[in-house]
Amino acid sequence: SHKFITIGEIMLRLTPPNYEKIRMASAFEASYGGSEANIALALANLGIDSTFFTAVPNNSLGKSAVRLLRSNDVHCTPVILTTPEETPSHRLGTYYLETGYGIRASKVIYDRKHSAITEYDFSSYDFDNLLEGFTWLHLSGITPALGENCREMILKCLKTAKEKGLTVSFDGNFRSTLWTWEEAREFCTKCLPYVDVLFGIEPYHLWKEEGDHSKGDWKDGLPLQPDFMQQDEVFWKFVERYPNLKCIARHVRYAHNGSENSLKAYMWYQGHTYESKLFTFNILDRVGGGDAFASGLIYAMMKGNKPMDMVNFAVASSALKHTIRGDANITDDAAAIQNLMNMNYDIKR
Ligand code: KDG
Repeated sequence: SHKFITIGEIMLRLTPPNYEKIRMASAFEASYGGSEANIALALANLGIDSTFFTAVPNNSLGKSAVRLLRSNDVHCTPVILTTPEETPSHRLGTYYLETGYGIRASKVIYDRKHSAITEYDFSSYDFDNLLEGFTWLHLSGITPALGENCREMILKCLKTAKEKGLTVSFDGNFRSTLWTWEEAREFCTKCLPYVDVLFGIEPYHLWKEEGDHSKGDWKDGLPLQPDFMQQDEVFWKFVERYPNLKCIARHVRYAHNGSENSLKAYMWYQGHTYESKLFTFNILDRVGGGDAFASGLIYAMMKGNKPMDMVNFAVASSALKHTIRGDANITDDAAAIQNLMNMNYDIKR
């Protein structure tokens, strides 16, 4: 059976209650999030042996973040609780989320510079020992966007994971306020040879040299639609160039109007393309939808599901997350997602 580990930053999230705007708020609700932490938590909820590694300040904030994961059955034994000597700013990364409503978009303000994970010196850390005994490593493009030492750490993890034979999944997770598109493309290209399962990078735009991607056209990217892929030479060159890639998946959200949204996923898996069912729903909190998609796909792959079931489970997992407040997909068990995947919305009693 699988043993999963992921490495990244966990942050304090501060959200005005009741969809208030930040400038109206007189209080903020505290929760914790971070792409990799969200995935560790979701997989632990589904019963997978799941471990999270990070560095947080050894104070009440850092310890609360870790406690949240522990209370959701995530193993946090390797987490480094740093001293003020090791991380002079001694900060837990923080972000503010103004939750959108209907036609009003959500807004994120990061306050995460000099966080413990960015100041901690991982150069002599024993990643070989950290990854020992695990079968699956997940990483995200957010962590390398945080700074040079995080980039080195991520590359070292990727190389070590491959040497040790772990399956590696990677979510591009481009965040334009953390680094430029050019920086992201350069670094993610270095990561690609180590990746088995790829999320959230529009491979076409990542790899294709020509064209001006700085204007944000990467955002819509290549829908990975089966028809399109069959016609698209660049996509086939991309998968030929990285024979290590077994699976490329992405989900696409269509907003019909302000409140009704649809979600669908496309997956390329071992040379074949798959298109998921379409789910339509209203959004309560969309942050972490991509992580719920990734955790759903990782879970279904670990269980050896058929490709169509994999992609449907992943998109159902993401749809479910959009109805749950907070960054992480809190589920009782896999059956909750399975029911949704089979479009069974009935009350259970
Ligand atoms: O994918 C969800 C993440 O964006 C959220 O949890 C916060 O990690 C985060 C980030 O850096 O935006």
